[in-house]
Amino acid sequence: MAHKSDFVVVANRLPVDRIVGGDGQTSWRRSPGGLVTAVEPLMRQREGNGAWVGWAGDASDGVDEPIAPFDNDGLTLYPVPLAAQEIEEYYEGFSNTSLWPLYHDAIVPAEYHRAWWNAYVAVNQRFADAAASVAAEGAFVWVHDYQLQLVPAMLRQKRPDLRIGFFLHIPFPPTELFGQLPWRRQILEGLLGADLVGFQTPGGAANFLRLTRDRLGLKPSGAAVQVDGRTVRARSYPISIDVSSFVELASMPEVQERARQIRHDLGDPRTVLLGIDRLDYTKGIGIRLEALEELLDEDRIDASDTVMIQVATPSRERVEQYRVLRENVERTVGRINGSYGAVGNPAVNYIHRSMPRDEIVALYLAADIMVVTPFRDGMNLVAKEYIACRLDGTGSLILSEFAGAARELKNAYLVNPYDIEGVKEVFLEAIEAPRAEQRRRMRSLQRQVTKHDVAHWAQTFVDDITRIRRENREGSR
Ligand code: ADQ
Repeated sequence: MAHKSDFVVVANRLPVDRIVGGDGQTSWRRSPGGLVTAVEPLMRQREGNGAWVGWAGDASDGVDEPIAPFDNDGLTLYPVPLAAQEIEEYYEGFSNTSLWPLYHDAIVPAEYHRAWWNAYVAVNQRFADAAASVAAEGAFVWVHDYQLQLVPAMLRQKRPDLRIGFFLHIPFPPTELFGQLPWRRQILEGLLGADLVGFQTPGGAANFLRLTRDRLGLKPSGAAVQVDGRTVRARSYPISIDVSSFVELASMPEVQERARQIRHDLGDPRTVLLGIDRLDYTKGIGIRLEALEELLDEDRIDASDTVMIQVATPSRERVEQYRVLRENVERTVGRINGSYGAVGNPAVNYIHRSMPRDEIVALYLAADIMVVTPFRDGMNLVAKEYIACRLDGTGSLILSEFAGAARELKNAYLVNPYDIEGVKEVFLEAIEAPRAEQRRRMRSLQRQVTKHDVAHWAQTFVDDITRIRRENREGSR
């Protein structure tokens, strides 16, 4: 494909999955996930001029057998091939067994292996090379997330003409934790290749700037740090959702009917609690189930009128810690249902699969209380999606203080997921809240989410990087 793009997203995954049918035919299916949900609407507005560089989601026989770029609904997609061993070492290994736990407060211990790091470097270089060949002169290249933290510097070395932005979707850890990483210096230098490094919260940006001082001896000042005669800015850009697409779905009579049907199938209980998460140990699924179980044990709630739905989307199933988590969650669900479920009416309705967006929205409409209890989460879009869908102004959100979203959603029922008694109290408070109190909280949450949707997020990032680049050019004249 000859044409170059002036807006390039570089992310671990393409916004589609490659499916190879029994007949050997290849087709593409939209894949779920926070990043796709966030950036895709913006890319589509670019009418053919946007490009996305990412992995297609399966192993290539050999990395020198790339899939040709192709158009998908107005976006040009550039698949980056990964060999099976690279998936193990770069993706499951360094990204998801070293960086993911480390950046999420080491809820499970992070593991470090030199072979994983070497694969991370090699794959980051491949992504940087692909982006360099796709980007037009002076293009904006937006690199995403923890899998690709070396790409900004690698890309700058090849293409100093580009405006390079980086956004981290997960938390950025404090200096005491980050210091564990044997390759901490290389990661910081990789990120400093960008003109603008974006984080979900001001705390993440502050951690990063402090680390450039502690580990690289630089002199950050305010939200900026000078490196090699350039200014790199680090700020927070709390990500959000495409509010109007959720409002549209939530307004559809068939989705509303489906929500009624769901409640009916549950036996029309007084209170429906809902959790929707990737099945990940950061999300605190176990703690909310245990809180529910203790409330049932103590007779403070009754399974005949209080029912929970837990959707746990399959995730990273080849990583050992995720297999263990699945066993634990499913054992807890089984135990609760064994003790409190009735035939045809389980106390916890557990779903372990991906589902279409309209079904997710029907669940949001069916739920009186959304339960979001991560031990640590970059943002958490599910919390915002729930709020956007509650068109009638009812419904309550229980939200962990350790989700990035808690900084904005102050009128949620905020909770410390490490404190099970606190979680139980908040469950009861939300269950018993008068309608007027629910509405007061929900109105304020809706104002917040509507004002700061994903278009606003992306636009702010792009505007800032354009300004920074201009200032840098003027400064160097
Ligand atoms: P995630 O950890 O994946 O994202 P989250 O922000 O909640 O978490 O996004 C999940 C998305 O997947 C939501 O849009 C949700 O609707 C969708 N989803 C969940 N279960 C599903 C299912 N069974 N079927 C279909 N869709 C499903 C990472 C970070 C977050 C950060 C986002 C965006 O960990 O903290 O908010 O990136 O930056």
